[in-house]
Amino acid sequence: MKRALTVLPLLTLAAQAVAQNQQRPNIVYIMTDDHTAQMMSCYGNSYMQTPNLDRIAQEGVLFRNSYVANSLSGPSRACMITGKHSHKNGFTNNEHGVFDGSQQTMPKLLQAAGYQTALIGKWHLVSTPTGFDYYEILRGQGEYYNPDFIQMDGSTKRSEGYCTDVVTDKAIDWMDHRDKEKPFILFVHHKACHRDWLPDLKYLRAYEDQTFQAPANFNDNWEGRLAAQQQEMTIASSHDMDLIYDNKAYLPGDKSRLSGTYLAYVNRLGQKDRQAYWAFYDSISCDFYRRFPEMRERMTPQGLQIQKDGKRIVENAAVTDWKYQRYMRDYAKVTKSLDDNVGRLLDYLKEHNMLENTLIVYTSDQGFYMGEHGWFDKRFMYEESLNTPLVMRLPDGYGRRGEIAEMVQNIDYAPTFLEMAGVKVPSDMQGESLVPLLKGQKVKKWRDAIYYHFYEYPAEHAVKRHYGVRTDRYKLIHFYDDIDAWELYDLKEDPTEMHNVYDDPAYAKVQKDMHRRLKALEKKYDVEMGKL
Ligand code: SGN
Ligand code: CA
Repeated sequence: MKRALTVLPLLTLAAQAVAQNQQRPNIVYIMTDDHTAQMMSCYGNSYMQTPNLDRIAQEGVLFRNSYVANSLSGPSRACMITGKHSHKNGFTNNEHGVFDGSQQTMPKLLQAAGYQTALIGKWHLVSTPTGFDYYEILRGQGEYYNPDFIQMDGSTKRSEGYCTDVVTDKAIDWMDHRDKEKPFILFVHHKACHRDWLPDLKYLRAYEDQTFQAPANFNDNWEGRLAAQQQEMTIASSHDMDLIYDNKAYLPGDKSRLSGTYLAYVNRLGQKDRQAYWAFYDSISCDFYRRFPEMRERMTPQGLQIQKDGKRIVENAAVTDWKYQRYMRDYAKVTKSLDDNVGRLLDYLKEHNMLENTLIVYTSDQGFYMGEHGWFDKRFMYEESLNTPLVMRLPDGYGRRGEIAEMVQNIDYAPTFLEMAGVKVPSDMQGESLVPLLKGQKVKKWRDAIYYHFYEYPAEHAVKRHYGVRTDRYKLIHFYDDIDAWELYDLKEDPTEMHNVYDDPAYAKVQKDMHRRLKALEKKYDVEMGKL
């Protein structure tokens, strides 16, 4: 910076602009869908190795306490680009949300400040993206095989290949053709690792020899937690985790609640690839029905029987473990491709000498359950889905390395990128810039509590509406709408949130204090419950 300033007077105007731009870092923002810290080795206790993601953390920083504001795709993305909680950016849920693209967003502000802005991959905010010089976006959730991309002229084009590779190819291609005299922000938004975890064919056999150890609370019976008792995201239920769509136990002609969607996704493969796909999963399916003939009996012409006496059937322990292993293996395969492709992007930036001047962010739209509480999916304010992975490789001038323990939230990304780009952060943004943390400055008063709010109910997975506050030790949650249930957790004593101590007299003082904290956050973020 100093050197650039001293030579500036000697430069022409155009060269001055270039020099100035070189001081403004590029930003490569990589975001996955449903990737969780339990499946990322730099977070420790991981079920798999992710060497390329780990490289970002090893060369940069890892946020140990990174949270979302609303654990669902569209809402998370809206929080991220606006720097505001859902009730302020208006996109509260996937079901009915249409993002108001006329509002202020971080990409728009960066664009106005001379950044090139590009978005490749999942968008999920329904309305046409605004604030991007270039975009190519997946339709809705997107497809793993030969995905379709919506182009800027509104047409749709199919790209051949595996989605994670294709998104990366397009991101690299965009960087190759960008205006090299201006800084840029590139949003690389993967479909991986979203349901239904269809692997790249080259990884079909990966992780097949691995037996995953289910978490200690896999058999949670949700005692004392009313909303948890009523969710529909349980691995042991083939209503919730579909035996065909999710677990891929399919023999020709079989039907289930989601088998149509499954076949439509697989049939996107070309004929040769389809054969390879079926050769692999047929043998797994045959083996499954050989081991569990009682499951075959439940396969009726109308589809797999998933209810009995009006209740969702809970599979026995052996079938449930089979489902869990299938889930973990397929999720790991999909994540392996992701890790490879993050490596490709890092290599590209290195080969083009861009590392010194580029902020590389890796995060997900939220965390995910890998069997904790017996679940998959997200939504709840419990730890696994309130958390989201966040690692960054920092440009020159940002000296912090290693773990960062401060509580951060996805509303912080927008102010952070703006400040790094030298753009004034608008006062109505609710997030905090992470720049002081990234510079390794002593921050006297960082936030000591976060606010969370989930709105999508009634909807798939049946997670009730709820909001709450989390401090470094405690969490208070209120489930509302067609339920009125409070929960309180002592995360130090009960890190896996098995004991709701809301009514425990020993916690009366904590309960009162947490209510006070919640009220303070509602005031700070201007939440008007009656209006939601
Ligand atoms: C789809 C999935 C759900 C998932 C939501 C939201 N069902 O509806 O399992 O919870 O997306 O996910 S599926 O049958 O379409 O796979 S999100 O990440 O986009 O918010
Ligand atoms: Ca998601």
